[in-house]
Amino acid sequence: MLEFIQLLNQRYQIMLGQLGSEVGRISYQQRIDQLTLAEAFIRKGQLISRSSAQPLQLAIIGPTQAGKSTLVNVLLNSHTAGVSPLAGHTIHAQGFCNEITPAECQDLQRYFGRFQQVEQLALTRERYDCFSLTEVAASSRYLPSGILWDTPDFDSIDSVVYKEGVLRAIALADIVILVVSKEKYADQSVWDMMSSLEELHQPTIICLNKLSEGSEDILIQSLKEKWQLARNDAFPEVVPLYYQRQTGLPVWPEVKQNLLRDLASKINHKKQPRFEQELVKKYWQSWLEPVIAEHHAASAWHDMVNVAIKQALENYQRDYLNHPRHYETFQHALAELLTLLEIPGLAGVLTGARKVLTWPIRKMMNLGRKRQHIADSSQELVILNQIAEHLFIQLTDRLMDKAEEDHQRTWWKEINSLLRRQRPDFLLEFSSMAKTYHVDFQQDVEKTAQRLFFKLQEQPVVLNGLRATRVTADAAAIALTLHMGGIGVHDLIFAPAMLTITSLLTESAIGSYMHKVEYELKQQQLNTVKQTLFLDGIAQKLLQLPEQLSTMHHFNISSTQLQAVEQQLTEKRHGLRLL
Ligand SMILES: Nc1nc2c(ncn2[C@@H]2O[C@H](COP(=O)(O)OP(=O)(O)OP(=O)(O)O)[C@@H](O)[C@H]2O)c(=O)[nH]1
Ligand SMILES: [Mg+2]
Repeated sequence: MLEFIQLLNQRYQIMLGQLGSEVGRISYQQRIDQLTLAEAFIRKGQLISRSSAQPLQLAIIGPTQAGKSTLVNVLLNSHTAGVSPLAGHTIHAQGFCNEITPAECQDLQRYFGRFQQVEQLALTRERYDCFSLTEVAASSRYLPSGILWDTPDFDSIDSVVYKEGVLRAIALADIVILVVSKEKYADQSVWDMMSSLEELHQPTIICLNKLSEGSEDILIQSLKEKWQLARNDAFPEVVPLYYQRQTGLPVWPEVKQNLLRDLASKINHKKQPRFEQELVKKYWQSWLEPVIAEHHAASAWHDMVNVAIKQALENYQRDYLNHPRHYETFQHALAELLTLLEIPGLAGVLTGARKVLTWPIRKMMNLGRKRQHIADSSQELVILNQIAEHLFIQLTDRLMDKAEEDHQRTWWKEINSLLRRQRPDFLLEFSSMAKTYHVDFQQDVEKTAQRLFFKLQEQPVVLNGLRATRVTADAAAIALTLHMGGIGVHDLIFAPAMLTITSLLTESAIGSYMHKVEYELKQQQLNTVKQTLFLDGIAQKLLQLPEQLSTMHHFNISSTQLQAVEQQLTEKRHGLRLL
């Protein structure tokens, strides 16, 4: 799951740069933030499961200038966090170790991943992907032992560039301390953030900073309303912070002295795996929305290809198999039959031919060459190539329509350009596959001739009747010419002698058998063409096109990939932990 979330996050970031609409960009940025938070939260689960003796993590979060860094100093009783009246002063997650040493926090570098741990003084505005851990000498009256994190704001315009650090620090927190000032507490960004953290189930307190006398109760009531609008869990404890002129710092109320220690004592990580699962499930549908849209487009493409293939096969039947003038395969079988019969007329021709034939020409008559020659003059191949060309033209037209009307425009446009680019190769390949099929299929033609030949052996009357006809000799001579490459199959069919032979056989006692054999040959031919040329050939190539889409413009996460990861998501407890 972790890897999948990272992959999805990467793809969103790449796609974000390509989006034209502002609305689209906002929603993509939101999803990137959610994915970053979820990724960090799962990493936190890994941290806990590696060692249960992890230091407590407290994160101070809030809008810019709320006084986060100031509160860090108050709680730590030091001046270690940088404070400034300029917005966006803190831009890195900065951890302060209270009653623990940085050596006890070595796992954190792994948690922060590509973010590098550096000394607090080495944090610079040039690099956002850093964090620091600093040991604090003074002892705190309010904090349990652990790490207190000062975090950057999440509401200023610049915050988008350092938000990942904020989210990583927040996801790590066992306790969240939200700091708001009376000017900032109502900002939508604050409540959006609090709403997005609900599934993390972190014990939270709200510090109301920069308070002036008399406003506390109204502000707390208002905070409560905001909280209840944003979240379903109980409104947390509020700590009012009043400014002390002498120190120039807000004061942590004495009555709340043990608040953080009490909260810390209740922390229990047992439910972490369930919380991770809840978090992922909450956003799952929305994260996958563009991925699913691509799957829908891919499935529409699938349908489009299937319709085109079906149409092509119908054309093949109409223009070849069932076409009275184009269909020649069975006639070819009859020509083969005549050569098998070795009828006396043919023998004469053959003897004559043998006299003139020299060795190289006889060599030319070997089986492969004969089949090749038949393929070269095949009407079927001409028609098949035309059908394939027509199929591509039709698909290109439909793709252009889709690119106009569908909201997945880029997807369709890119499929279209992939198809255009590869069309010449597809057609060449199809043509050569068709030729191979045709040469191979002549074996079936010859087998059909043999079936007829054996049937004729059982019918001596028909056989003798045939042999008695002068026309058989003519037909056999033509059949031989076909084998020698002197005539194409098509010319053979229309030779008067062949037509006579065909009608003689049709009207004979084996007429109905012949029809059956012809029908079976046609079926066999249709199935072979369908499977080898259209399904295993063209369709497969076309259906693989979406896999070649560039990941610069598309999520390109396959449904198999998605199914595998969704199965993990529906697994019961610890489902996420197994990943
Ligand atoms: N009047 C008054 N000023 C305060 C109080 N707390 C903080 N400040 C001032 O508010 C300014 C911002 O304080 P910071 O602690 O730097 O605020 P921050 O939330 O860390 O701000 P960023 O790091 O920029 O996000 C500083 O000038 C502080 O001195 C307070 O309680 N009252
Ligand atoms: Mg600060």
